[in-house]
Amino acid sequence: ENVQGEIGMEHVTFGYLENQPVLKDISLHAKKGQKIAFVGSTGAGKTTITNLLNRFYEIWEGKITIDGVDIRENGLESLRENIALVLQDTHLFTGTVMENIRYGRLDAADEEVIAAAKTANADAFIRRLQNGYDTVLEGDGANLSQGQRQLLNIARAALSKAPVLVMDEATSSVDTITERQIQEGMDALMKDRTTFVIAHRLSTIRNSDMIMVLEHGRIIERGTHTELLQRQGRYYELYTG
Ligand code: M5T
Ligand code: MG
Repeated sequence: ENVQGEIGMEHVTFGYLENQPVLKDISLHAKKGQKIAFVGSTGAGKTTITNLLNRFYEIWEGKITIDGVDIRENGLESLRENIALVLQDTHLFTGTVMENIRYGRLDAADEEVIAAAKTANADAFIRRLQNGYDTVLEGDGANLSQGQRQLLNIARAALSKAPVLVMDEATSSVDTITERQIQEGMDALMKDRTTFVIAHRLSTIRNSDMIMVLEHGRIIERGTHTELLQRQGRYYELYTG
């Protein structure tokens, strides 16, 4: 199959508990390769949007499509193949760095894994580890810094050929150098993929094709960075506040 990665959401309503909707009537469209950013206060529903795109939960109303096809029509396996994830909490397992990046792409040769790590800006720190790519990570990467875990996550996503990328930026702070490395890795990752990005630092999403401002489960503003600043609404408040 040749998935382009167009994403549609039509009148999506969903809640985790009965009668308590968390997302209300969300509609949006992302063309192939576009970068869509979600911003808004904590609890606004940003992570929930990505949970639904991944079918971690079933929606109450409306539909979500990839290339015009309802995501409920294709199996979960095809969905997993078409969406690469960089989530807030990294999922690393006890095994080598090489194995952790290769996760889900068992066919990938070592060279391909290393190339992905380079794309993700992770190669340099990996080579400085005691045993480089053969360094064994303790459960959930306990022997790495948070920034390093994030870089491994980006490397894993870089190895994936999925046309859609979902990134939920980690909230906790990392040092400025690592932050720049993460940003560069993510920029490389987004190239040519349709991307949903949840950013906690507004500076990282200025160049998005569309920014969605969520408030209490609704999209209250949408537009480019420049448009939203001119509007002097909620985004302007968040940005200048
Ligand atoms: C939106 C509730 C949460 C909040 C609302 C993920 C999750 C969320 N919620 C649950 O009840 N169960 C869950 O598993 O849904 O939450 P969110 O989508 O996580 O918000 P956010 O991503 O915009 O917030 P943040 O803090 O990551 O910026 O009422 O309790
Ligand atoms: Mg969140």
